[in-house]
Amino acid sequence: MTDLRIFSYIPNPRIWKATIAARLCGVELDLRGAKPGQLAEWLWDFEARPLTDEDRQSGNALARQSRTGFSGQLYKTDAFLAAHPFGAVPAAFSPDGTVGIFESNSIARAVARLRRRGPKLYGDDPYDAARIDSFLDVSLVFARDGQTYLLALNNGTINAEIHAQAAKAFETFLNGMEAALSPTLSGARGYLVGDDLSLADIVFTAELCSFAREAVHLERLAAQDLPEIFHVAVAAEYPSALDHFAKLCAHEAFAPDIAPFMEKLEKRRRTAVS
Ligand SMILES: N[C@@H](CCC(=O)N[C@@H](CS)C(=O)NCC(=O)O)C(=O)O
Repeated sequence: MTDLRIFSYIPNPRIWKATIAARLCGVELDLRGAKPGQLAEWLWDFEARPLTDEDRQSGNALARQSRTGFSGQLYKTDAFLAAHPFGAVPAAFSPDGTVGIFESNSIARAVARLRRRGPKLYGDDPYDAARIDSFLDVSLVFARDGQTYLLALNNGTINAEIHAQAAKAFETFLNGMEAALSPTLSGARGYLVGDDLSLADIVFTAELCSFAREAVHLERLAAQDLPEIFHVAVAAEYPSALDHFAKLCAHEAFAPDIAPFMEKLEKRRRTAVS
């Protein structure tokens, strides 16, 4: 039996928080899902699966208006909504399906707590764990503004106000991370918390990867005369933070998720500027 089941659209940088932690900690995940565009054709449930004709006929009972990141209706069972009251993915479940765990940071925490071996990603004591939580909380605040920005880029509603809010969120997030990682400012020892890799580093990396999807929409930004926020020169403004990001992207536990995604983004960027 696996340790945790996760239902999501794939690929999704939010679930990398869990998959990276699982690789490091020897936790077995049962990952279910499909490409983002296909998830509207799936039954959202512990036993998630593609919809059948019968599901569609009983559509009135299962169909729910989507809220964030999807348009139209999604098919969610009552049991799914009992386990996941906000009705969102990624959606994790205990192996017997009785406990729903939502919010990607909390799903990553569950993986760290289920650790069988490897690093203690959730810290050694209550103080380290709480400091890791502090980084996870600021990352969620950043992720919220990033999500608004990326969804607006996705659906063509991007405007100067949403862009400015995202730019501010990006600056606040990276200023703090730079301060935490800069050896001169904080005497940092190579990681966000203490001497070792923790969930703080994993979530930081996954959230920057999420934001990097901005590069898919360079034409849309140019059409509105808006600059790219996460551009190459950012590395000079936040050297410690971006160096940490680059190192972690290449780390053997991170690269299986991140490398193919970043390669695709780079390809898109090259076609956009050529
Ligand atoms: N902060 C959440 C974000 C989850 C979220 O917003 N999921 C959206 C897709 S991007 C969703 O499942 N929407 C379902 C709906 O619209 O009903 C996390 O990190 O897990």
